[in-house]
Amino acid sequence: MAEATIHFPKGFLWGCATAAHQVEGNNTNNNWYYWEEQGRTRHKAGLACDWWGGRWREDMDRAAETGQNTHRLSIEWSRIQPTPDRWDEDALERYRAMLRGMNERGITPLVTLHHFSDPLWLFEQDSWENETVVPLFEKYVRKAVEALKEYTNLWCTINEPNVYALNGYVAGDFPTGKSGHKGMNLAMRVLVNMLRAHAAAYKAIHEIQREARVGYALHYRPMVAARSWMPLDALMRNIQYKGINMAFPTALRTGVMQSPLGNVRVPEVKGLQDYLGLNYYSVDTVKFDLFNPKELFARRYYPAHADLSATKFIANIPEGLFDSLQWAVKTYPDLPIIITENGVEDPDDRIRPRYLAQHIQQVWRAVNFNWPVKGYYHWSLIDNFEWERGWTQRFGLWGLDVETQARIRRPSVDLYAEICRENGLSSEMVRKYAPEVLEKMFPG
Ligand code: IFM
Repeated sequence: MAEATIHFPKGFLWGCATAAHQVEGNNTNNNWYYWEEQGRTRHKAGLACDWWGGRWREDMDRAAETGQNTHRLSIEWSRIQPTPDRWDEDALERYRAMLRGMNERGITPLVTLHHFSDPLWLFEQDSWENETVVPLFEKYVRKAVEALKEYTNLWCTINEPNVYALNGYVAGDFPTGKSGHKGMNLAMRVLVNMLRAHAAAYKAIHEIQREARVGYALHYRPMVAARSWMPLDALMRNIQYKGINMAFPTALRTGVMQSPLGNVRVPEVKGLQDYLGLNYYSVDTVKFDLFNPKELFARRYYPAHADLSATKFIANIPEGLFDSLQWAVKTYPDLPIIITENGVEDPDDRIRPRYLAQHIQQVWRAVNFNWPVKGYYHWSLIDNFEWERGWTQRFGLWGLDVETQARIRRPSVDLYAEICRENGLSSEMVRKYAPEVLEKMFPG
């Protein structure tokens, strides 16, 4: 075993990511509130982490005290524009206070403008299915960026457009809950509209703030074919990989959105990103399955020997993060990359320390090739409302007692604090927090 410390470039961004509906609480004017009221989620968000009630302050104290220098949060469209003809200046003022509070604590905010939740009035007009959403989104973005530009120049237009479209229209787990063939067509329309809205927002933000850095966050799933000798597995892998991952990246590179249902020209989006936001969690194995027509005759799963999270939602496959970064660099040479999410659900902090250490080591490998990775955001700072799965999955460095709002410090807090403060990771840290992977990570 070698004693060593690996270091990151000066100014590397170290932080956590959260999203408005998942942490704010009392969001009662959006599509997710409706979904929860319909009983379509395991639990309700309720007070969530009570950030709207002001507990963001204590959580930002926690972030700052543990060495984090940035935080990715999202703002809630339905609060800022509660009805199509009204802006809520008080809501904007609260967000201004939040961002100011981050600045005062030495934390640079990365602001996401859309993270899964839509105002109810937009939901009633079929959300992102109609092209009319594009100017509406641009208007909201202009209002929000004008109000908040004093505190940041780092923006993320839309979080995981692929997850929004596929879960909301193909799997049916997210609002609108549509699925089937009709749903597939709608998902494509939603993605095209999200691309156009991204382009409109990108241009608007740069008009308002010259020095802005604008991107979006892609949920990227590397995939491998289950059996190397089986051509049908390879075929299914390619279909799933393209269908799930490629709509946004290809459109931004070429101006054409590729989809299993045909290509759509969106020339206005080509080249409009200042960084690539990459959300990486795990790698899927894909197998041809004649008996699974619902998923287009494929099955995605984790191998039997995988290092699995508490509810088996995530497998700890750190090399997949390196592969994702390599894909990003090949696709967009020279474009800065920010890891906008990476994390694991784990109430007992059994797997998180090794997941964290091993993934950060993979980021370091990438940095050593001079790939322009600029930051890492852990999902998440604190347990929060996990969409249709409610409170069943605990992604926080800090745990949350939903009843009492008490925060519970998990050992990973201290590991991440040491990493952020050192701007690096040492064999000593791994020995202390994840000794089971020490030899693997620092052999010799
Ligand atoms: O909680 C989500 C987040 O909202 C989007 N990316 C994945 C996370 C974990 O499932």
